[in-house]
Amino acid sequence: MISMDTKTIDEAVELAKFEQKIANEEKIEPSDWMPEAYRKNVIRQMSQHAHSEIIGMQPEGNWITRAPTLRRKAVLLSKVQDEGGHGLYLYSATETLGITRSEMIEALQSRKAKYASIFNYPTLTWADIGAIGWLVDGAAIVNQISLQRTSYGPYARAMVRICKEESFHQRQGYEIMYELAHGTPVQKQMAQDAMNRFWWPSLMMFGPHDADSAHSGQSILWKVKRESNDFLRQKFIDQSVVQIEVLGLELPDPEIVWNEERGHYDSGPIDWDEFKRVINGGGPCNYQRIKHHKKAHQEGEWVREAVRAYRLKQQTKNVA
Ligand code: BYC
Repeated sequence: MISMDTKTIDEAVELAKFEQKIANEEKIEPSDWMPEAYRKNVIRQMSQHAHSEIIGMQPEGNWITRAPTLRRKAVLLSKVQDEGGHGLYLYSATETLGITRSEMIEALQSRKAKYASIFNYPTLTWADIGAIGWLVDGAAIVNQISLQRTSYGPYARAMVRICKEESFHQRQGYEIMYELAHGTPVQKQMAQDAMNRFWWPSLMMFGPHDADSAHSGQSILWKVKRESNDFLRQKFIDQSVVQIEVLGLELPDPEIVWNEERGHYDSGPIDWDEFKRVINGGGPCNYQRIKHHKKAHQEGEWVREAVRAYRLKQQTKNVA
């Protein structure tokens, strides 16, 4: 009983210190005490973010062999490698919270963990690569800029580096779109079609409306999330409309209209049934994405085996 009380008092002191750090805008570091619910929540968000980067390599990887020029191929290859790097970087940062990479991979493959819904849509034409770079990486940047100020130190630092690369990704996507939109009528139509298909899934990347967001309230109090889903989505809509005008394409949503009073663009309703279906496994490519991930993971087993054998050899050497 006495030890229980001591534990409770210790925890209350630690909790007060933790809350003070959050209030002072100090970062929470891996060796700091943190509430279990905070640790679990950050693991959830960071690991899902890492999974999104890794699964996100698939729709774009699909076009590496079919890129229209050598320059486009080299750029796309490099971009997809960057996404892989982001994923690995984020897995390592998440491991600092006491979960292993293999536990995270297991959660992804058994569908306990999610990844961004957008990557469950197919890439049908080369213009889709432009639309992904421009809209998907563009939406990711809007979100990730705010996450540079997240309260968990390793996550915030990862975001600074990742945002720099995402900004290059966004420009390469926009450049593809610009060239197509100013090319032949068929190319322009391809650009329009790709934008129309990726527009709504890009808006869904920001998550459900604030009123329906299960984690936002607590995540914002803990400063894990710095802005709400709807705030960031609106920011993305406002910046994209101007970019669409420069491309000379038709707006993908006929309800987009400038609202003088709000100082923002109004837009049409999002199909949340589609969102729910896709995050629950019913999107066009969910099955294919996980199947491919399992296959690639299995094929890479020999590398993990070699690493383990090398480690063992080093340990034996050090003991001898
Ligand atoms: N897709 O309470 P909510 C990239 C889930 S990759 C799937 O609002 P939260 C790129 C949510 O997880 C960049 N699931 O959640 C890579 C929760 O389910 P659980 C990816 C979604 O966490 C390669 C439930 O719905 N960026 O740029 O407060 C090539 C309720 O939602 C989605 C990140 O991962 C969705 N769109 O807010 C190209 C950013 N939305 O966990 C590009 C980091 C919601 O209870 N993540 N859900 O089962 C975040 O900022 C936040 O987690 C979210 C959601 C804004 C996404």
